[in-house]
Amino acid sequence: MNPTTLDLFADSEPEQQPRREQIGERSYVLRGFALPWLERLLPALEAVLAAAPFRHMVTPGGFTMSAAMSSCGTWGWTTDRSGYRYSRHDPQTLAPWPDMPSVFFELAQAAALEAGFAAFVPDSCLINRYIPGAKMSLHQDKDEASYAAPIVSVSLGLPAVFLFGGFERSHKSQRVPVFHGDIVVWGGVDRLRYHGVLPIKEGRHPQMGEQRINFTFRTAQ
Ligand SMILES: O=C(O)CCC(=O)C(=O)O
Repeated sequence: MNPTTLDLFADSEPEQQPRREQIGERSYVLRGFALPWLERLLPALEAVLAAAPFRHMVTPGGFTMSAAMSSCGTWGWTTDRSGYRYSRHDPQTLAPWPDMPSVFFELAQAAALEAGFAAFVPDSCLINRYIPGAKMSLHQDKDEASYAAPIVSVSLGLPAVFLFGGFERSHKSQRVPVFHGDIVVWGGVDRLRYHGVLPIKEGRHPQMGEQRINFTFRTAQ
């Protein structure tokens, strides 16, 4: 191969970051997957939040969660002194949770498919808002009626370190940096893995400001 051929080859194949990173047997980070959807996603988010504003909920143990939350879809995840559960109504307004915007549903389905989970039908989207310092402790998602469907978790705004652990809280967690537009999907044998988020660092995202927004899609029923 002469040098000219080599140069041509280098020009035509720029180095690419892997788009799909495997973090467990059936768990993936889809880098930047949500970015092409943002133009439709953000106005839809605004409409959901106008009907069901963020609020800080209390755990059964009496702790106020540092992430503020809202929900859309048939089922919204809530917590108060009497326990964790899914509810059809927003306990703050007593109205049904806002419908899940079609763009939310389509994005969640597309991400699940990309991670190998066909026909994901989310009926719940928990929306978490983290300001710097806010975090989420290691937990399992297990308030759902079945664990057959995966979890699809979308990151927007400030970066975070997503903790992806094992099947016991004490198991060592992987520290997975997640950025604006990334989606983490886990299911199948990994469905009940502990996960959480380290405290968000100070910063300002050019599009989202001083916050991180997360959508967690689940099939609750
Ligand atoms: O914010 C995140 O990335 C994770 C959220 C989460 O674990 C949850 O809502 O159960």
